[in-house]
Amino acid sequence: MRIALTREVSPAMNQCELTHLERQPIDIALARKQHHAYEAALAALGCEVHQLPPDDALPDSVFVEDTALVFPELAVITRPGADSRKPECESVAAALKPYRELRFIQPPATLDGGDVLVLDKEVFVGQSERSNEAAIAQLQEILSPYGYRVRGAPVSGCLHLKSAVTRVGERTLLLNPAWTDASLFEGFEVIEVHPDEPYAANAVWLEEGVVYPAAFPKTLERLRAAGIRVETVDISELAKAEGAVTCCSL
Ligand code: CIR
Repeated sequence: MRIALTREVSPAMNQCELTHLERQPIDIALARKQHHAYEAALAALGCEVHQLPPDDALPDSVFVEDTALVFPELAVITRPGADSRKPECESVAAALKPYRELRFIQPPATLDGGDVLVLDKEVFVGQSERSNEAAIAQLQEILSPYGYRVRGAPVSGCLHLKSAVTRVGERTLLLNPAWTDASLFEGFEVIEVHPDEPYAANAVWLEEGVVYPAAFPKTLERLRAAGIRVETVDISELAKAEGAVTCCSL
């Protein structure tokens, strides 16, 4: 059984971090409803969903992906680049402890899980405003005994590496060529996002199919044409906080 760890939307989400978007009011009740539908989509693709309770003091805490990396052998607790998000790690570490040996990213390294794309034994780390070279070095040290190779991946124009590229199949990636470089990912077929939908490269891949935002119909068509099963979700309120689908689960 695959377990997905999520966290209920914080009542304080209107105070979230924003980098590339203008602030717009977030309807918390609607955000929660959308988040529950997202959890149902994960369940439809075979996950058992474990939800952590909301935290009134942590506006971005629904975006659990940024706080940890979970590998079959261990979990790495990150040190998010935004100071307001660093306290999110404590409760996620406690939730992961029963399942994995834990390792911790240490200062001066900063790392957001949204910057980490794991492709089997290759681990790509977005060189973004949130994740630094010290984090790449620490991850390499933690993961190399297990046979992983860790590499930096340039990103520009977006928040995280996984805003620019995610996996959607065994050998297939979904990618925005304006934000990262497809030639980094040797051996993978690339589906490009439709040029009208720059934010469309983020999907949760679960082998049986992907969880994907309904907001990108033109790219969705490309996924379906490639034979990929797609469970669509409306995440309009979460998107106002600069969140996408991978960020809402571990
Ligand atoms: C932030 O700026 O940290 C949040 N408002 C959004 C984080 C989204 N996380 C992700 O894409 N992995």
